[in-house]
Amino acid sequence: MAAAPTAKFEEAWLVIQDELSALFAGQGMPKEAVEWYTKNLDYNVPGGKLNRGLAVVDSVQILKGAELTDDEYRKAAVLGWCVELAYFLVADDMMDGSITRRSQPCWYRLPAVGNIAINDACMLHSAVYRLLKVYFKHEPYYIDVVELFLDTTYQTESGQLLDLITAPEGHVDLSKFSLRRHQLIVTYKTAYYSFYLPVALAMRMSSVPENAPSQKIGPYKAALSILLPLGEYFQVQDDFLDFAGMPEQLGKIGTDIIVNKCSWCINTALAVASDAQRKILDENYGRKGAEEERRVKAVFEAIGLRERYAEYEREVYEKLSGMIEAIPEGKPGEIGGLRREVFTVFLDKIYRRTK
Ligand code: DMA
Ligand code: MG
Ligand code: MG
Ligand code: MG
Repeated sequence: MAAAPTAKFEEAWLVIQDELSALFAGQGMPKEAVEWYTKNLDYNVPGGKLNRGLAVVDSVQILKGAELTDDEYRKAAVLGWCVELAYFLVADDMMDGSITRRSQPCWYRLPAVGNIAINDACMLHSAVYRLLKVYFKHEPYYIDVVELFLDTTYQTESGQLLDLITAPEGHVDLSKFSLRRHQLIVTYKTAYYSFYLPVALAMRMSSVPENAPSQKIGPYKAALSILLPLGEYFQVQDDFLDFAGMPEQLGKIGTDIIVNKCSWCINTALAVASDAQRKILDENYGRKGAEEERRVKAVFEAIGLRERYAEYEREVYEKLSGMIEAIPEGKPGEIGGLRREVFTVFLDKIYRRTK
């Protein structure tokens, strides 16, 4: 089945945004507050790659194995936009000292916004639960969906904590880094929310039960077992693109080297660096200057980081394809049946991405 078109999904956001603004205004909020809230939604929610949101719609469609009714599409799109209401991107940019996202200044960097962005991020998060209440309160899967958002938010925050304390600013200690630590960080900060959540939401909406008696491992566990490594792969790409991507294409400027991040790039370099290269990394990683950043990048080039990344991508694609092949599959439209296509669509969308 073809992936869901982006335009229809984007149109759904316009309705959702109006509904959220109307709910907010309905509490007796004055015009300037409604305008602020609407601007927050408009600036921070649409305009991304929409991988996460479209994954919900695609997965619901694949699990059904037939065209969705208007009501089914609307519900899937609302869940998709709830995932896109990723409030922690706003907070992440403040914590990472980032300059741009989606080709515009990060929200907190607008002079009129500043630290108000903290509350704005919280409000994006709350918007998820307003929408879930409006659209799903009477569905049998309501509590499962609410719990999925609560659980994956907690997991993301756990990962962000680990990300931040592993990379304290002004305290560079590369001996704390390892690919093992990196894997733990990215599984928590990225994989649960951006990969498991969209698919698990689609499965809940499609009435996939907790356990399939004929199968050794339940469908949610089976999905998790492939989506966590898929999410890890996505964050390795994000780390690599932070170093090697085109800012014009990515819509954001990399800050990982300057803010001392425990990224895939530095860990891969540390594992193979000569003593002289290690000394350069120790003395220049996580420092504020452009010259220091340039020296670190030169070591990355010298150890052949681009080739190592290309090799990693080839290997991980094969490994993930093999794992997907091994997932027990149900018949299209069968309640409780999982479809491998849910995962292959996701994998093919991100394979060799440059933005
Ligand atoms: C991504 O980390 C994870 C979350 C939860 C935002 P990141 O800081 O590498 O993301 P980005 O490169 O988009 O700032
Ligand atoms: Mg960041
Ligand atoms: Mg971050
Ligand atoms: Mg990044």
